[in-house]
Amino acid sequence: MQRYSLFSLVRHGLRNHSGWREQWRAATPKSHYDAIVIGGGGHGLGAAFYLARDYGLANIAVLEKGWIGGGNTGRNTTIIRSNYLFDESSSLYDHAVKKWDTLSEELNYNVMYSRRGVMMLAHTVHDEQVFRRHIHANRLNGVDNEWLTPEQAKAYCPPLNIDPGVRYPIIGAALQRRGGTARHDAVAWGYARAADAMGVDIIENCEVTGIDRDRSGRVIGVQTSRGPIRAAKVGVSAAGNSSVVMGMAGLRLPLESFPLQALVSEPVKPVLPCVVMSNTIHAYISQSDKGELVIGAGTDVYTSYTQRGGLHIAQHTLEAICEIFPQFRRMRMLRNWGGIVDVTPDRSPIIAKTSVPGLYVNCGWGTGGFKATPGAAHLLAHTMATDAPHALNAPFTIERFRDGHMIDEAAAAAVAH
Ligand code: FAD
Ligand code: PYC
Repeated sequence: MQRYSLFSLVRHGLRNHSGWREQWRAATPKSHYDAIVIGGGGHGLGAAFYLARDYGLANIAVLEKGWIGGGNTGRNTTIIRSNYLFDESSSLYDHAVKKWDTLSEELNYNVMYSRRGVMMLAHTVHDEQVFRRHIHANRLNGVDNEWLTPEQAKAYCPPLNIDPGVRYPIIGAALQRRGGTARHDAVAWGYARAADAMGVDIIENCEVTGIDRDRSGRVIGVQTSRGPIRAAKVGVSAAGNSSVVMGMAGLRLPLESFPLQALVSEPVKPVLPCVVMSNTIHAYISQSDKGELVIGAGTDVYTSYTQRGGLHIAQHTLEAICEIFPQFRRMRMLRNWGGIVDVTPDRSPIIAKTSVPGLYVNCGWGTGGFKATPGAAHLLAHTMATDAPHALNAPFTIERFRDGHMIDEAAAAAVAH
């Protein structure tokens, strides 16, 4: 067995950085709001921002049980792309990719969106067939995606090892040039500051423990660790915990929660020009602007609510990275952490109004919702404000699992489940 310098896996988690907190008010909850969003991740904060800016709702709160950005928003590997197979999905994800283009300007906060290209490696004939199918489907939908030979892949990403003698040789790759990365915590902070400037109350350390309904079943508010709060509309955007929160309103969702983990190396000078993903050997990697190699793994095999993953999975991921990039073998890994992702049977999200009047849900993004942040936030806001889905999220209902209208994106999820 090969040995790697994975000596200092320090459980880290995102900390509250001094400085940014002063940029928005730490609100105390009022007793009544027109709308509440549960969950202070990028999706929830973004939904509150769009509700205030685009739909004219003034009296809104975001309730976060921990600190903003402390969930998956601050724990993910920030890969942004829209190369999904089905028409419904490529429209949904491309809506978000287009919104990334202008997000820094809209928020007046640099979210460091970098279109550096996302390359998905093919190691088997099956991979190649699947990727070529995605490329054709994407191009029919106006979404860029192209097939590269191993030599073209290496020209785009020089550190790539295209030696045909390794266990899983690279036989080609699909490249979405418009794909890339952004700075995860800046997305949470940018939305928080912009929402706050529009009068949204952002309340941390405020766990929702119950959803209150009147006799007709309509939502009238929530119970929280800081007392009851009334609201006519409640949007749930509590990734990883969606089933628990929706259960408070008596709704069961087809979701399973799994740990998904990532790790970063010591910072080095620019060495990796794009994002590289390999679902077959279970690893994905990019280099942050700070110089760290950002590496992610597959999900754990068992459901769990722990924000850490199996050590063997991190080890396996590093083995895969070292096969694709032998020159990274001697790098030291600095931090390792996990998040909880909630996964639907078809690996596509739910953004919908529910059978409970006044209750809306955005969940099931599984391993892939960071890329969707501006789009999901906008569509949740639209659905809450108008009490009807936008055309883009109309197919992403809860009822599709009952009616059999699955949007199966297991292959495009590109992360081992
Ligand atoms: P979160 O940021 O998790 O926000 C939900 C919030 O709800 C949390 O802050 C939580 O504390 C809060 N909450 C939960 N319960 C309650 C309650 N009862 N009361 C109040 N608040 C509550 N996606 C990609 O597109 N690209 C990637 O490269 C990628 N990599 C990933 C790597 C890892 C290791 C992980 C874990 C995920 C990755 N994802 C990726 C998925 C992505 O991170 C998520 O889909 C996305 O960030 C979800 O955003 P969110 O705002 O919905 O959730
Ligand atoms: O959805 O692109 C993705 C992704 C990469 C790593 C985790 N999710």
